[in-house]
Amino acid sequence: MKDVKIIEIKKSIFADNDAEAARIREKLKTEKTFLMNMMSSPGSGKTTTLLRTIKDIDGKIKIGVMEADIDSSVDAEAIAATGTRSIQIHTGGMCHLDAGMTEQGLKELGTEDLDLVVLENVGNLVCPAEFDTGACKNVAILSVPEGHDKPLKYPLMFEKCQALLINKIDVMPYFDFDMNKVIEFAKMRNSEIEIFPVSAKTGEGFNEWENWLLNEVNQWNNN
Ligand SMILES: Nc1nc2c(ncn2[C@@H]2O[C@H](COP(=O)(O)OP(=O)(O)O)[C@@H](O)[C@H]2O)c(=O)[nH]1
Ligand SMILES: [Mg+2]
Repeated sequence: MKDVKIIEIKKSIFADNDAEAARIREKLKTEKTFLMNMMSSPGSGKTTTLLRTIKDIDGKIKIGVMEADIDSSVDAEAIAATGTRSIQIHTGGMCHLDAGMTEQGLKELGTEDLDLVVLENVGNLVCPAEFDTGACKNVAILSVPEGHDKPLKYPLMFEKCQALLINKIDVMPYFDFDMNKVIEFAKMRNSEIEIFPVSAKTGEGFNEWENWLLNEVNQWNNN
């Protein structure tokens, strides 16, 4: 197992989270670094999606990863095994990261030479959506076994994300999952949301998703 740096994050001291998040974005803009905040339920495929995405686009841009969890460092170790710079953030039991906590992670990771930093947020469809982390774009993953009704039940997550990956489409034949309905429900929450049906296992749909991501990184870093 690879040794990874584990950061025990401190509770945020900033009263105004939105102002702090805006400050982070400003700094990232001058550094030409794009921060993507990835959110989903535990087990929907954040780490697997990241591993495949890194493998596909690593030669094109320089990537760093911050893995946030309540305990363990298995995800950061999996990322580090690919040769990608990664740190593990422990939230001290908290179910989300806010801007101040994200900033502590960014400092430890070191971002100046990176084009893209991915924050894998704590697995949860509720709390992470309530806090602006300073990310340039928010991306949610919903996997087929979770069911197509989730945008109805957890509106804020889908309102706050610019892109939605519908993961595990390889297991669609085994579930009563209606792709048309999930798209309709997600668009009801956020008419602008970009939706990518994918399988992190087979790689289906990854071209479209990675093109979107590379384009977003490029726009942020070069405009
Ligand atoms: N069949 C299938 N399994 C997947 C896919 N993506 C992830 N998994 C599996 O789902 C489980 C949880 O994935 P993980 O990436 O750890 O989810 P995370 O908790 O959101 O980071 C693992 O056993 C993965 O192998 C997929 O596209 N298809
Ligand atoms: Mg994970």
